[in-house]
Formats: sequence, C-alpha cells, structure tokens
Amino acid sequence: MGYTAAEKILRAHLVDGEFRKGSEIGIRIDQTLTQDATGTMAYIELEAMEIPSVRTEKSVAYVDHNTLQSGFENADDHLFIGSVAKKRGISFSRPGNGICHQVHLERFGIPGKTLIGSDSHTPTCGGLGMLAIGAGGLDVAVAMGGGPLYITYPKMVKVELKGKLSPWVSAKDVILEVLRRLTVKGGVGKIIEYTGEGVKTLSVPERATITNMGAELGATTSIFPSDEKTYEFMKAQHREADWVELKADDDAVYDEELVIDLSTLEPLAACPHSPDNVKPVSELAGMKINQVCIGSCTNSSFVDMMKVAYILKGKTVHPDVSLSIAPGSKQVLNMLSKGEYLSDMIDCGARILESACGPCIGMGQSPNSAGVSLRTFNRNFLGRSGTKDAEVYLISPETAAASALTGVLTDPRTLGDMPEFKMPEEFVINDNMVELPVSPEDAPAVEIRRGPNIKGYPKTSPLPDTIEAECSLKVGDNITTDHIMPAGSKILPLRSNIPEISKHCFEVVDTEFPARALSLGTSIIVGGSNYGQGSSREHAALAPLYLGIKAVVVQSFARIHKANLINAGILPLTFEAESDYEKISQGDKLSLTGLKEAVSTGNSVELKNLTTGESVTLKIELSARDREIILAGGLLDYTKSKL
Ligand code: MIC
Ligand code: SF4
Repeated sequence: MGYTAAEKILRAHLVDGEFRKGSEIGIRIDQTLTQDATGTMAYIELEAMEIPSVRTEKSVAYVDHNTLQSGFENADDHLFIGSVAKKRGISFSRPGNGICHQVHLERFGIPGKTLIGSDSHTPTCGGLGMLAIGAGGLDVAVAMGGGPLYITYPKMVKVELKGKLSPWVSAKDVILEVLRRLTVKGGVGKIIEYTGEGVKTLSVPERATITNMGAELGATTSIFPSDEKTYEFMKAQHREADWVELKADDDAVYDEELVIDLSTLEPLAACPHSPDNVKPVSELAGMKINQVCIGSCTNSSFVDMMKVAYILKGKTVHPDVSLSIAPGSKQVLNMLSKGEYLSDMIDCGARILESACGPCIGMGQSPNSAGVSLRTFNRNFLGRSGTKDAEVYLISPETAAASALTGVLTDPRTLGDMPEFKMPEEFVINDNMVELPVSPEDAPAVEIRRGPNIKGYPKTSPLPDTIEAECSLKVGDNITTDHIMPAGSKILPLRSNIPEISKHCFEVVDTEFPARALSLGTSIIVGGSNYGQGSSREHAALAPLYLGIKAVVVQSFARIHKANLINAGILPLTFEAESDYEKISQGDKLSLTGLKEAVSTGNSVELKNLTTGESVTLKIELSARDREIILAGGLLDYTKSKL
C-alpha cells in the first residue's frame, strides 16, 4: 500500500506513537515560526522552560501583526522578541519585512520538511510541499526546545484538481469552492492533499492561497506536491538547492475524495459572517460597496499584485470606495516598485499600506458603520474588521480590483480578455531585514529588553478532584477565537499582558462576562459545536484561565483551540448526547466529582446540574499525554515536571 505526500513527511518525522489513524503521534519539527501577536507569549514560555537556544533547523520570529504603534506596547514587544531571538538562536524578521507566511514561503520553507507556527495560517507553506501546521505558542515553544509536536494522526482527504482555471477566475475561487462544499467544520482532524492534472497549472503562490485558507476548513493542514513548479519558484528565489520532489504514491489510500474541475469554477465570494457562506459573484453582482482591502497572507503575492495593478492601471477608484492595498512582503513591494505596478496603484487612488497584516486583523481600515467591505482576506467573522455592524465579503484580488473601480460588487469576467500573468523567473532578493542570532558564546551578553506591559504567564494549578462552579457563560455553535479573545488595534497591544487583555474576553458576545467570571472565582463555559474555530491564539485559553474557567463543556471543539485549552490546564469536555446541551443554562450551579480518577483512566464523567437536579454524561476525549498535562495543570507545569 502506498502513501500520500503528507504521510511520507509524517513517517519520516515520527518520533513517538504508532502510525495509525486516530491515534496520537509525536512528530519532529524542523522549522518554527512565530508572529508578534502570539510571539511575545511564546517567548515568555520559552524562557519559563529555560531553553537557552533553539534546537530546530530554522526558527524565525516575525513582526507583522502589531505594527500600528499607537502607544509604547507594540514597539516594546518588538524589542523583546528581537532580543530573545538574538540570544536564543532565532532569526528575526523585522517590522516592514512582511507577513510571516508570505515571507516564510519566499525565503525559508523547504519541501518535505515540517514547520509549526504560532499562527493558524502556517499551512501556507503547504503550497511548497511542506507539512506546515498552526499551533498555540506553547506548542511552538516546546518545538523550539526540540520537543515533538503531538497531533492526532489525521484522516487524508484527496482533492483532485482537473482542467485549468478560466480567465479572471483564480486560486481564491478554488479554496472558496472547497469551503462551500466542506464547510468550516469539514476539515477537522484531516489533512487536505491536492493532486491531479490541474495542480501543475498553479504556481506556488497560487497553491499557497489554497493551503492558507485550508485553515478555515478547520483542517490540520493542507498540502500540494513538490514538483517542477515548486522547483521553478525556489529557483526564482535562489533556493533551488533546497528543492526535493514530493508526491503521493499512485496507490496511496485516502479516506475521502473530492474532484474539482477548475475549468467549471467561477468567481466566488464568502458572504457575512463565515468563510463557508459562499455564493457566486455573478449572483451578488451590483451590490453597493464602501471599501475594498487587498492583501493578507492569503492574497498578497507578487502575481496577485500584478493582476491588481493591471486592472487599476489608468483608472480612478470609485468615489464611494476606499481602496487599500498591503503587499505581502518587502520583496513583493520592492518588485512592484521596480516596474510600473506601484505607480499604477498609487495613480488610481489606492491607499498603500505597509507590508503587514493590517486591516485583516483590525489594525486600521475599519469600515464605516454598516459598511460593505470586500476583502481578499481569509476571515469575515463578525466584528473582526473593527466595525461590529460591517458586512465583510471575502473575494479574489481580481474581483476586488474590478469592484473598486465600479463601486459595486463586480464579476471580473466583465473585464474582457485577460493577459497572461507569469510568475517572474527571478525575484528581487535582499534578506537585510532578517537579523541573525549571535553565536552561543556571545549569547550570554545579549540583554533581554522587557517593556512594562510585558507580564508573566497566568497562575496555574493541578486539576482539582471536584469542580463545583457556576456556568458563567453559555454560547452557541461555531464560536470563533475572535469571539473569545477579540483582536483589533485596541486589544492586540495587550497580548503580553493577560490580566489586562482578559477584560475583553468574550466582549463581542457579553460585555459583563469578564467581571462576572472574576467575581465567581471559578466557573465553567458551555458551548455548541466547533467551539474555538479560527485562530491559534492561545490567549483564547489564557484569558479564560486567568478569569478562573476550570472546564469548557461543548458539543465539539476546533483542533488548535482544544490543544490550547489542554496546554492551559483547562479541562475540555464534550456532551455524550449533543441534545444535553439544552440541559444547562447560564447561571446554573454545576458539579463534577471524582475528576482525577476520571481523567486518569476514564472516558466519561457525570456532570450534576445542582440547579435543575439533572445529570448529563460528558466525554473525556484526551490522549494519554493530554491526561497527564491536564492533571499537572497545563503544559508548562507538565514540561517542568519532566525536566
Ligand atoms: C488571525 O488571522 O486570526 C491571526 C491574528 O493571525 C491569528 C493569530 C493571532 O491571533 O495572533 C491566527 O490566525 O492564528
Ligand atoms: Fe495576518 Fe490576517 Fe494572515 Fe492572520 S490571517 S496572519 S492576521 S494576514
């Protein structure tokens, strides 16, 4: 029996566990990345674990999220991250160098290797044939220290691509089609592997758009083979020496299969407020818009920007539209400036932003009240743009640029003939914004720069045997980490200060929650299905930890968030019968007893609702290692006890 491309990488990196679907495996991690919004905490954790120098082949610390410096906090965090990087063997990609995933794809990703990043869109490098997985900061810190990443051996999904995209239809439309079919829960516990004849019609940056947004499927990761197109891209980046071929065996076995005929796709849009709420642009065309934002780790490659410049050339942005463009990296921006591309964008009236996440994470460019915003990004969760009543649509760069000119959602196929947009044979290369670490001999002299906003890791404690606590919050299905721990320009600067950021926990849902939870001392959250979808931010677990949440009881969890809860020592539980969700109301007094025994050995535990007198059975879906982590009070305590 043959293997899939992902299985080949998994097998080559297996250090713990058995190669069996559904079982827990530990894999060796070759590369790590962090970004600044999750990085400060990851490096605080690295320090707490007393790891003097990273043991990976390559670790890079990026600054791309918190680049709006409207107070000292973000700048202080950048200095902290830069100094830790210098001291502990990590390359530091300075602010201005670009979005972590775009830069990592260009300069560091290597086919056949493993990468974990403290950002859910780390699978972007799957476009290069890398096994690239998003994780919480603590898991990344452990990997930097040479520890394996533990995952449940995923199911394999084959997406066979046939044919070739029609003019003005693009990679974004491919992943929107996958999301339309599979939904935001469809990828949980799975690796999505792209195969078929259509693969070779897509360049690496196009493939990366598809694997990037596989995060929105909830997938463990997504991957393309490494072939002659991959070689072309790496050669154009002067990195062909790192190229290796990677492809699935002909007789590889997949758990699920999907076929997409690229030639039948049309421009698509994900409508508010979910990336899987997908409709054809042709159906929505004519809708009045207020804003267009082009960029983000999904759609900010040089070829994307070339297309945008071509469409905007010689025109003027519609008077009712604000158009912003953030090229994904210094390399992309630099290349735009060398041709006429940048000047075509400026001339048309685009607001050029720095190469960073920017509006994608609510760092500026929030739409007007009830505004309609078209974005080439990957998430349109309620409130994420910074304007609660805005309507955000996710679309391709082609649709975005065409619409910016007309003031209404416009099908780019109305633009007429499309020229061929070719990836350049050689990119402009200058890694001068990547600072290298000092040698181990010089490391002791490097001083860590710690600003006053940088506080420690919240207090943890081993799992108690009994939890008697109120349900402090009850929420519904598909709760995102943007609900649990909102981002945006006002809250993101608090990422290194858990007591402060906790005041905003769940504020999109219930502004009273943080104060209520704190006054209760300990409490329990109850939720529906796919709880915690979206980002990798461990703050969505650390803020609840600080607020005294001891357990989260839901119908089902998203992968990274569940791992983050375990790492924080918060007990994740699921209803045995989904309908039991109805048997708990906010404010009910709940009791869980015999927990130590149940977590050590069992697969279920009884929860008594002391308010109604009813009992429900809860599943304990934890691996042997997870059980130990939970009993110890979280991964930090567990790791320390092992050392
Ligand atoms: C996001 O796109 O939601 C983020 C911001 O990049 C997050 C990380 C974070 O919250 O810092 C992610 O995707 O993991
Ligand atoms: Fe940055 Fe947006 Fe990508 Fe997250 S999704 S890494 S915020 S560009």
